[in-house]
Order: sequence, then structure tokens, then C-alpha cells
Amino acid sequence: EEDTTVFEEMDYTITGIEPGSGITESARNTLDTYDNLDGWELQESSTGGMMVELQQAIENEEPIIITGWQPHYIFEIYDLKILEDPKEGFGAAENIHTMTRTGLAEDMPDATAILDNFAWETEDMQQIVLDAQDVPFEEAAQTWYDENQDLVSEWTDGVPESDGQEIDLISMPWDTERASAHVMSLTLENHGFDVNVTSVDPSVLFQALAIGEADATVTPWLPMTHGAFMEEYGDDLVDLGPNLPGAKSGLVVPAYMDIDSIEDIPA
Ligand code: PBE
Repeated sequence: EEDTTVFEEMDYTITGIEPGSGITESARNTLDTYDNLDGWELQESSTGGMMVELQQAIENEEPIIITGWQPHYIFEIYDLKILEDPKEGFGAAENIHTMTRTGLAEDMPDATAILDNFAWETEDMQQIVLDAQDVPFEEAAQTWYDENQDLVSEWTDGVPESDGQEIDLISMPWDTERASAHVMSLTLENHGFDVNVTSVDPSVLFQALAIGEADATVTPWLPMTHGAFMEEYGDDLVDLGPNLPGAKSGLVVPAYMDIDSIEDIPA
């Protein structure tokens, strides 16, 4: 028999993040998908607010369920588990994709070639977001960039240098996306491009690409997290495919909690 008191302590509330995030959509989808979550609510807040609540819960060894994602430095500093999700409310594993506006390949073939070559791993991104807890983000990205010139040169080898062509990258306001946008920005800048980076909510990002207001992004999570935006805007932009395989979203709990699956959460 499940001890439900710890769940009463949480007020049957899942601690979420920004309403405009893809993971909030996936969490709503998950609440609809599992019968045992019928009485549960998703409390939208901000990533910063969620982090504070997680930290406080862990300090007091209290129960908490958050919407979480990987790569993220919380998996390095806390002992956490992503709950199994047999009904794939959050989808299976996600890939992070590179996309451009329609026509960029014709207008800027060299920049598009570099964007298309861009590929790295979870550990790379994780190293930057973790390092950025102690030093400014620019410095964390620069350090990774300097230490990984072999990989960076695989993206730029054989591509002619630009003489200052402008390119507008568009990103999202989370650490993971800040890391990838910084690395792509450094890569293009060092190849002679004049790079501008803007950070906006996912819905604005997809719109900007679709109408050609922005040139490229290295940030969307597919097929699930930003899948609804892809359905709406996918025909009006170019998806160059994954740049980082195996990202993950889900419900996340501290390891001291006695549940392993979303199905273990009591109704
Ligand atoms: N995230 C991080 C974002 C994308 C990357 C999973 C919080 C989201 O839109 O949900």
C-alpha cells in the first residue's frame, strides 16, 4: 500500500517552469495521458523559481516533483532521477536540431555549411552549463571552445572565411540554449562572420524563422518538446537535422523519493 502522505505534502502539485516553454506543453500532455495524475496540477513558474524550490526541498529532504530536462547541471549537483514514462507523455528521447530560414542556403552557403556541420554531445553542453555556475557564460563557452578546437575545425574545415557577412542567430532563454548559441556564435565569428544573437520564447523563435526575421537557430528540441511549433511553422523553415542527440525531458524527483515511474505517483 502506497504511503500517500508525502504526496499530500506536495499538495498534488508538480513544480513547473515558464508557461511558454515546450516542456510545459509536454507536462500538460502527460497529466492528460496518465489516469493517476487526474487530480494533479502543474504549477507554472519560472526556471529560476523551480530551481529555488528544488534546492529548498533537497535541503529539507522534502518531496518534490519538477519538470526537468537533460542536459542540465542539476544532474551534476543533485542526486536526481527522471521518472520512467511508459506512456511517453514527454516523448521518447529528443534531439536538438539546427534550423534556418528558407533561402539561407542560397544567400549564405558558407554559414549554412557550418551550421549544417555543427554536431556535439550532451557532455559538451553539460560542461558549459556546469562551468557557467562559477564563471560568466561567455567565459564558460570560450573555455569549451578553446579546449575543443579539433571538433570545431570539423565544422569549419574547407569552408571559405567570410569578410564580415552579418548573420542573425535566434535562441531561447535557457542555459542549454545559451551554451549552444554561444558556441555557434564563437565558431562563426572566428570564421569572419558578424554574428548577432537574440533570445526569445520558442513560439517567437519559430515565427521569426518562418517569416525570415532571423537566419538560423541551433536550439529546437524535437520531436516532442517543440513539436507543436514544428507542425505550425515547419513548412516555412529548413530543418538541417539534429546537432545534439539524446536530450531528455520528464518529471524529475530527488533520488530519496520512493518512486521510479510516473505510474507510481498516487492518484
Ligand atoms: N527546455 C530547455 C526548453 C527547451 C530547452 C526543455 C526547458 C523548453 O522549451 O521546454
